[in-house]
Amino acid sequence: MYKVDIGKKILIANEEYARKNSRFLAKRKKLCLNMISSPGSGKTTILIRTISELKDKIKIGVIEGDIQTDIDAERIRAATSAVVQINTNGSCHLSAAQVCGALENLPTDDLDLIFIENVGNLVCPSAFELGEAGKIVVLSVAEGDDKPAKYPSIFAKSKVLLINKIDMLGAGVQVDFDVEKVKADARRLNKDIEIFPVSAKTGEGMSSWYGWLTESVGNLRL
Ligand SMILES: Nc1nc2c(ncn2[C@@H]2O[C@H](COP(=O)(O)OP(=O)(O)OP(=O)(O)O)[C@@H](O)[C@H]2O)c(=O)[nH]1
Ligand SMILES: [Mg+2]
Repeated sequence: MYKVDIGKKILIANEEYARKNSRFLAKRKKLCLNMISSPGSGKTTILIRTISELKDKIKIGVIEGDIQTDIDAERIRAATSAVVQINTNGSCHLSAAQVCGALENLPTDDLDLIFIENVGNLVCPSAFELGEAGKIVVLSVAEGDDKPAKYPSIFAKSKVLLINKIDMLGAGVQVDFDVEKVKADARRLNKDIEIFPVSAKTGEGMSSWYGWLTESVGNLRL
């Protein structure tokens, strides 16, 4: 009996669009990074601070993915007008076809770097390639230090781990989060992963992240 594997077909169709996006970006020498995390770990806050701090060095655009609303796109607009919102209307991840449409609506030629803020979810977005050069996973200290062990796929596939909200460690706040354990667990899954503990709120640790970004954009310009 012929069995149709719908899940596999969806992934194959997605990969075709991902390759198209990747070719589009490579041809124009634009760096594209896909930011993935649980809801509320701080993706939009990190992006706003990063865009503002690097505005004289790197022109950054954003593709915002959310199930509903343009709240995040409006927040990003305070830092850059180069932002496009996608609403997935229930889907837990962005698809490469959606990103393909969004890329056509960004002033791509004027940008050096395009961030995709994926739908808040640590699981589904890791299975859907979007044509990006790399994934950035964000884990905030309020989520617990067991996340690399429990959700290994995204930590194994990411180029960078941002451990966010480190301002919540100490300072009288009761948070059980062992930064060294998270680093060791993430590196067990992915020996090459770059790890930056940061606070998007206070700016602590962000300069190392900016250094990594600036170098990555510079490598593409060569
Ligand atoms: N204390 C502290 N709070 C932060 C930090 N970064 C973000 N927040 C707060 O965390 C909340 C969620 O931040 P967002 O940037 O909206 O998180 P997000 O990952 O974009 O959320 P979704 O798009 O809904 O998945 C907000 O109230 C932020 O002010 C940080 O470094 N420290
Ligand atoms: Mg957000």
